[in-house]
Amino acid sequence: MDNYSYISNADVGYLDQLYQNYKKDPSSVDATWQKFFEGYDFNQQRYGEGGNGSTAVDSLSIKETQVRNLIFTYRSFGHLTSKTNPVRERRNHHVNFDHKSVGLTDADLDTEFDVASEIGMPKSSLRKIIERLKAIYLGPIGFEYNFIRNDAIRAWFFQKCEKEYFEYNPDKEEKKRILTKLNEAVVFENFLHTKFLGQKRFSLEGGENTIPGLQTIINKAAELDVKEVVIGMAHRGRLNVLTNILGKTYEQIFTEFEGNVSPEQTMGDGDVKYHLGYSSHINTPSGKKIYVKLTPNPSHLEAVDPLVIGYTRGQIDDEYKGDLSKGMAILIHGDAALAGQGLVYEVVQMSGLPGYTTGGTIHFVINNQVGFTTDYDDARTSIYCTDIAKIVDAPVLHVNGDDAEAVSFAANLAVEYRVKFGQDIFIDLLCYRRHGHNESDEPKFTQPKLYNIIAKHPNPREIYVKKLIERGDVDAALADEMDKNFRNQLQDRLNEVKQKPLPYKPQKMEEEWEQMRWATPEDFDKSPDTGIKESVIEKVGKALTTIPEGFKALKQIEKLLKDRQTAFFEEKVLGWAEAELLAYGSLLAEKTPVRMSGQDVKRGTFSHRHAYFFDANTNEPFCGLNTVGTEKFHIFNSLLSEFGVLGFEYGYAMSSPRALVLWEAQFGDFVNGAQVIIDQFLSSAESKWQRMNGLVMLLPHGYEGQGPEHSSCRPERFLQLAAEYNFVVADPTTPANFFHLLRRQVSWPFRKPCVVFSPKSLLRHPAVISPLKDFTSGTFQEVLDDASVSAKEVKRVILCTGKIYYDLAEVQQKRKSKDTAVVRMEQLHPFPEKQLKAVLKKYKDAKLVWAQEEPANMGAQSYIQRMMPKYDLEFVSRKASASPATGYLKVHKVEQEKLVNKAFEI
Ligand SMILES: Cc1ncc(C[n+]2csc(CCOP(=O)(O)OP(=O)(O)O)c2C)c(N)n1
Repeated sequence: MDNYSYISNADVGYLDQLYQNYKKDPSSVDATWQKFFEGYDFNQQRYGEGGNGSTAVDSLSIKETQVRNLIFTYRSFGHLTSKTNPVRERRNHHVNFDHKSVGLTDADLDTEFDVASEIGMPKSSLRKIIERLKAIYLGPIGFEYNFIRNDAIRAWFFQKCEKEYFEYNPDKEEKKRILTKLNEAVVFENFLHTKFLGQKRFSLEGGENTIPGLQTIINKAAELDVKEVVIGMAHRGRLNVLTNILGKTYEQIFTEFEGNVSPEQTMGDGDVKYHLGYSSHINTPSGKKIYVKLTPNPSHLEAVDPLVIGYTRGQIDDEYKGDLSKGMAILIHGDAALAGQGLVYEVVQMSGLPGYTTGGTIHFVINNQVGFTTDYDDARTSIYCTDIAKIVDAPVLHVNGDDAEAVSFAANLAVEYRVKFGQDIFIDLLCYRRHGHNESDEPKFTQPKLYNIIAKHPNPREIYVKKLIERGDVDAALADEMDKNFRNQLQDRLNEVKQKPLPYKPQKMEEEWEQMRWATPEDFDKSPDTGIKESVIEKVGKALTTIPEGFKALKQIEKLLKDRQTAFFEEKVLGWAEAELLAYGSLLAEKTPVRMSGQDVKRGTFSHRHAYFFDANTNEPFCGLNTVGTEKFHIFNSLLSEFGVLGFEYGYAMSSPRALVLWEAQFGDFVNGAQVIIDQFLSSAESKWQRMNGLVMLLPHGYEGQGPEHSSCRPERFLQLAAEYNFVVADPTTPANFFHLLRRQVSWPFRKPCVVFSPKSLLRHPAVISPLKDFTSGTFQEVLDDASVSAKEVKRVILCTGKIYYDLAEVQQKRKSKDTAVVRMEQLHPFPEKQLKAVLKKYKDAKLVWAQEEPANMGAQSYIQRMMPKYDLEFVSRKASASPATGYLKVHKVEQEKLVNKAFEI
């Protein structure tokens, strides 16, 4: 960047050639040269043809271009030198803004240049142009947008920065609003600090301008017709956001600080106060109301991001009929987490994908320059913590956290950008952290120098008040009074809470969930009826076997269509894929939204689903299920992510109790890349935050000799987490049972996440079929008894789950074994105790064996031991192993044969 200048060093012959090319076809040269030659032509017109000898005119037009280069330097690199850091000097990024670096001289300082018009000035001297550029680009906002590969967006920013920002002067009302909000933010923190000494609250001090900034975003969004804002954020400043943005009452917050919550009163285990969510309808100055929601979140930084995006998309799809302009997400990040957590990449990468976009997220970074005790130079290689923005050409507004009005400008600009372009944008609020990571940490252990500066640094409210007083916008007495009044108000609330503590109130049910109720243990004693009418089967069958006129199907698809036709209308027996599609189609016919995503789900990893066909000649897609009714089948091939996409779908399901939402892993093995979503949300959200969720996870699982990474979805992990009816874990073995399981998800008057260990080879196994009559009536069956034996003769019961059943049944047939029953547990959790008892009662004196194909330390073995302590069970499994499965097919086969036979012999 030093001596940035191409024109001063350029070869004249080369320039001339380029110019000739430009004359013939302007688009044949790149955009920068187009601008250059436009300017050159402009000067030629203005000063007339100078001819070869007119060096004065040539040199003038070259100088105009050099000034333009200087403008380019400020626009592109000004942010690297802007005064955004409130407490320390910025690092030197070696940008040369000297006019001499572009070939201009001191003598040019008083020459007037037409090119001044490009930054909204009349013809002006170089000196004035530089002054203006400095005010715009080297002030409290570092505008980082000139890297964006879209001319319209850059042109929009030129206008916004060089005209609107330069002239920005909020009116009195606006200044008062900013001050009021900043006052609340600062005094609230200060009050908590003195009243609840040493209690963890992850204070916002140093970054209090977050509060007026967020309020500006919300107000502007409402003004521009956004109806709903969904916010995700971590610990820092959360209490301040809950009260001063979402309107959670101070009494409620103080009650939580006082710790007056009786353990008997709570439902579930609850969570610490700085993780809780909240929502409210907010009135805004434009007179428009907006619904604002803060999702609950775990400690795991950034883990909430995909949920917020999924939730927002769910609201957009369901509540706003797909109108992306109506729902908007705000993600609030810490600088260290933003730079370090790979999940952010996944979420940003989703931002423009058809299945995942929400029309642009506003990312708001509370950049206090430290992560716990780690300095930013140990926390990232990139210059900025926001550099992830570059992968999607998202602009970044780096803003000095001490400058309330600059924050307000950036906040307004971000919303305008999001509404106009429908893309992500980042606000990087450069601030500091007044205390340690939490309020009892000593920050000087690790940052003594910085904390000496911070100790003497006035808070953002003091800075703004001083500025307002100096400008005569407000008088000192009024500012003092504001502080006092708010402090008194807080004290009154605290006194009330101390005298009469508020009763514990569970987190209120989200509005969309009000028609739901909580599950009771009895709900799991029997599944609801989920059969469908024959006419629906016919309708869905037709939709699955008909292609539009003129659609050229591939040969294999023609065969598939024939097979489907036979299955639905001749043999009336369905395989796995047909049963699955029938479940979705029947729900769509009932106007229940169905959404599914995951890697390659449209075709299906195992080439079984074929939810979409593609015209052999045109590639035109066609989805039969979209013709069943008015409700469309929302199925999307996902980006190659598990953590992000599972989080997204969990969030989507959280927004939409009406919908059946599914995520499918490519192979179940890959689910552990999303473990945080499972541990922190799927298994525990209801207990921690009283939030239900009906997400279904399809995890292809089964020992088929495909090696250690394509065999196991790690059932043991889910079963270890299974408790208190937190989620359903099922391993259905018949198409009809899978069908009923899927329909049960949305038929229940409550929601539970559902983990399905789903099949691979069984997708095509000749025995894995169900007659149509099993779909027209009945329920999901938690336990499947053995219909091939007579109970009286049975001396041994092999209990199992999932695919191994078919291996065991084969041996049973081969051995012509009449004294052994193979009983399937189709649901493992909630443990179907009553249903199992009813079956086992028939085999009172039989020996009981649990057989599984997983090693002893994996699969359901430990869980079965935990759930059936009173039963005398013997276990057949592979030996306890470090790796889930052998890498050798031959070894697998030998192991498997031995194992299934042992179940009959042990
Ligand atoms: C995934 C994850 N790893 C580690 C932690 C522990 N932790 C809590 S806060 C924090 C530092 C966060 O720094 P930053 O993102 O800059 O936010 P700040 O606290 O400075 O606001 C760490 C490492 C965590 N909560 N989540």
